[in-house]
Amino acid sequence: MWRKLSAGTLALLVSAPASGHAAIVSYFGQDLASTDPIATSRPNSEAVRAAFLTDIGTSGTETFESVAVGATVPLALSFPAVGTGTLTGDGTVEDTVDPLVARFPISGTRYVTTGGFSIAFAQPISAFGFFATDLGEFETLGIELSLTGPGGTITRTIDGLLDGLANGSALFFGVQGTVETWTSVTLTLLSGREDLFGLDDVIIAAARSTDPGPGPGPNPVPEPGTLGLLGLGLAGLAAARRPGQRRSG
Ligand SMILES: [Ca+2]
Ligand SMILES: [Ca+2]
Repeated sequence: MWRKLSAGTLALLVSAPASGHAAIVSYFGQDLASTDPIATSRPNSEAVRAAFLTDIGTSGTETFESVAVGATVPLALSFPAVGTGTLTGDGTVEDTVDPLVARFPISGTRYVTTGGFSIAFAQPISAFGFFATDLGEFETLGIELSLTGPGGTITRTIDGLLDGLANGSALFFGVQGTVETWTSVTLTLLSGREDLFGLDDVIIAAARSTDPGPGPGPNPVPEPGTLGLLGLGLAGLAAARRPGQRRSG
């Protein structure tokens, strides 16, 4: 279960598996744009990515820097040293940053504009993470990530993405399994309203049977089965919200 985030809370969260069960660990960090059109400073989400990368062992990141600008789905994805995948659903590679739209890249200049997507992987994975920018500026918006593999489908949800205060925000969301493997993921917006966002730095780790490298071990969390709250911060929210939210999200 995810703890609902109150407006103004910047979160670094790691969920803990129930003790004695196969471990699936989730990672979530978010940064608001503060007074800038976009979140150029991202201490929370970058810290969560760093922790995720440490835990999952050998990983590959699709930065979209080698994908042609203007390319649309299906997009062939490459995760160096780990594998490949195909992104379907909604997605167009862009390299522009419009301050009124506030989607932006995390790495380099290119990212994918999407309102939701699926990725099928050419090989089983044990971890999946990504950055999303300008996601969550509409009320009650949340996101649901479903991961499907031989053992079935699991879903992990984040709701209340700052309840309309997240224009130009950046978040990192990741999931890893210590036993489970998955071959596809789907990200769905939990909202009736369109909220296009920027997708960048998509990360996977190989299934452990093919990656005997450093085992992850779930992050130690003092209360099994509950959410570990690792850090909180406040941002200058007053300037983060612009008037006139657009359909273009
Ligand atoms: Ca990029
Ligand atoms: Ca948006």
